Amino acid sequence: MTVESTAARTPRRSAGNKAGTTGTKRTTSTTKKAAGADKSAEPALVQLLTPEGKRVKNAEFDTYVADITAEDLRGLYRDMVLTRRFDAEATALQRQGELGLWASLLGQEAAQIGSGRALRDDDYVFPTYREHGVAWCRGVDPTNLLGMFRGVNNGGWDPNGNNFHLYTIVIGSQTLHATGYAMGITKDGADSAVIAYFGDGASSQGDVAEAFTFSAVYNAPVVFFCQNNQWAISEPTEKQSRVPLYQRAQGFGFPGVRVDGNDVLANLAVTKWALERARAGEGPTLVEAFTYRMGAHTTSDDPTRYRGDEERLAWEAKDPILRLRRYLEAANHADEGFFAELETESEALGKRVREAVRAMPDPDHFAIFENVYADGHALVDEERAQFAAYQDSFADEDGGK
Ligand SMILES: Cc1ncc(C[n+]2csc(CCOP(=O)(O)OP(=O)(O)O)c2C)c(N)n1
Ligand SMILES: [Mg+2]
Repeated sequence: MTVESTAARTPRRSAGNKAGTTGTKRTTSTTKKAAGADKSAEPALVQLLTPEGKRVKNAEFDTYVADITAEDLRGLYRDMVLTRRFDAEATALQRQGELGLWASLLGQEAAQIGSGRALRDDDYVFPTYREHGVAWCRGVDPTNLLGMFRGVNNGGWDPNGNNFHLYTIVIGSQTLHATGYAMGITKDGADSAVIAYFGDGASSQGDVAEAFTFSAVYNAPVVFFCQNNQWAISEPTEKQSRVPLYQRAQGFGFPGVRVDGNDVLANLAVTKWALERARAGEGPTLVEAFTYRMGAHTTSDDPTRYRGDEERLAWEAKDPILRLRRYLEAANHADEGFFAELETESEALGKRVREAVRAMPDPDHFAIFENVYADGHALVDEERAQFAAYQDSFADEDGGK
């Protein structure tokens, strides 16, 4: 398995802030080694499609995509294009004041569509707040993802309708939920698997370490899918870990693998492998999808404050959509008509999303007090009464509101 020995990592040269300097000043032997290394010292990752769109052989993982058809490949391309279009529309809607916030997945389409398409319907997904591509694969209508970001509901879909849990904002906590769910699956005697999505920053959370421990000792059928998009808001990955993230699995006693997160085929193959391990009773796997957050952390963030253009440009050359397009074209798997039709479909999706968001009804002001406790609670009653008095304070002298 692709679990290399600890390789030195190169601290990123920061966009002129102190972060990078602090990183290179540390005096441990590991960091000293890293400081002298260049980017070629990064460990190898599983790649089936190069950034130029060339198919490369992989003895371990080719078998997981051996039966893929041209139609399947066009399907993966379509998923990525429509997800990106939806995401761009959501970002624009936030800028127009229609959403309070948006967390863009720009750049992470291959990691999400590849892993999402590896799942069976009966598998269960525990996402973060950025898994719009996985939601798409699960059949959650994209418009339903927007209610929470507009502030009109607390989620927007029934998790059990698509085996896709609600978005989780408390970083890393969903890895524990996933582990518990996976332990339950084993008790039920089912052969479904669970996948937990989380980020490079989340990997530093205690919850994630606990999830690794529990899943390992209980041999739970769970795949930990870490999208290492290089940043946790303004904190770079090299400040989260001295070793490549996938190597952390070794210490917990299960395999970890680093996959090219911008290669949809590789993500599909590696996730299928990890899910098969889970189904076969071989326990958890850590997949580190090495990718890049091309946009801001959220629409509230300004990445120019902490990173430079150089880095972004280097990752743009590895764009997940472009590389599959190059492959499709070179292999004659898609013609102009396909791309033109997809463009029309993208525009229609954008329009549908815009109209759906603007039509979302405002919630009843008092709805927030419902569903806190199944049987009610005196403190919630008190807060409801306080809020009612506050609302009433806006009544004008005639008693109108
Ligand atoms: C427990 C917890 N601590 C802090 C935060 C604030 N916070 C929101 S996103 C984020 C960074 C997460 O980075 P990463 O896990 O790499 O995911 P990404 O946003 O890059 O997808 C932090 C610290 C939070 N939501 N929850
Ligand atoms: Mg991150």
